[in-house]
Amino acid sequence: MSRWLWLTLYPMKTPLVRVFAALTGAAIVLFAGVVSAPGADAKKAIVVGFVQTGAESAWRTANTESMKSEATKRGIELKFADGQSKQENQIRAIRSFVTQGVDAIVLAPIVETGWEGVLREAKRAHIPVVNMDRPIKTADESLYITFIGSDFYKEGEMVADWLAKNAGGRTKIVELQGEPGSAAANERRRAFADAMKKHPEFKVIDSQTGNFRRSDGKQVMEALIKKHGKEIEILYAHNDDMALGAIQAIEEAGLKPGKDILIVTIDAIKEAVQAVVDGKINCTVECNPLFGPKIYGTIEKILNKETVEKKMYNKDELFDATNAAAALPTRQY
Ligand code: GYE
Repeated sequence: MSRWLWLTLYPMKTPLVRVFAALTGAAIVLFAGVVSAPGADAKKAIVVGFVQTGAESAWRTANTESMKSEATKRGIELKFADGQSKQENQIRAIRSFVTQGVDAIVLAPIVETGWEGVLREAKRAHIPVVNMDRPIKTADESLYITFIGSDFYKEGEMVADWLAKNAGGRTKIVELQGEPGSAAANERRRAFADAMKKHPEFKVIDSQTGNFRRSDGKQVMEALIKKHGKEIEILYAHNDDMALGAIQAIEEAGLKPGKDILIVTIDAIKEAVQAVVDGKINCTVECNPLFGPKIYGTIEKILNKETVEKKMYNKDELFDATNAAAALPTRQY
């Protein structure tokens, strides 16, 4: 019974009045049901709970925007949870989406491990989970339906390959790592280290985290310059924001980014591609954040009981002095 009807009937005192009122109420409810029946046929909007990492970088902002605008375009009701760079916030958000009974959950996990408990709760509630952007590590692959994102290992390899061909005799590298524990940082680091084994002339002389953030990139680069001085010949940053922060530190130290220190990085945000054109970044490997359409397309298939692939990787390119200027006008993030 609707809340207003209940509130109307409750104060009625005599039993006869109460019976009459109850019957009338039931009739109204029934009638309302019949009248609203055609509406019930209209397609119900899909409700998606999206658990984002936070807002650590320009990549992330573009990714959030893609997820929000595509939901609006498709008439999907999007419930957005900002993890604010803390796994416990993300776990709480998943739990809350399970309680709310959303149709699907999209998780962009900050770190790789520690998801089994809460994902089991989603599975028990029959809510499909799409693992987006950063893959989780779990022995139980049934806890998520599919992974959609970039191949971080390949990105690290592409950077290393570029260096092997273009470093021009420079060999001493400092590395700015992404958020500790994140798949993006772990894989970009591992791939680069593996590739370096094939090129023993290169040496990573220092490696520190800059948390994928511009301000941290600047601060850590300042400290690295203080510590190693002119010894640094190459900077490998796990994302553009840290590289752009580091560029400020390099310039403030009176050095020329892209010349005194070669800079190789990942994401290919517009500002970084511009920096390649300006000669301050030497190469940036794309990591495309604009895959809202692919995420919702996949969710619609899952809810239609269609089978989807377990892993779907986005295609990423590399930008350097040979192609950055031509690409710049069409960069969307
Ligand atoms: O490279 C970085 C962001 O997980 C691919 O996270 C993402 C990374 C991206 O903060 O800029």
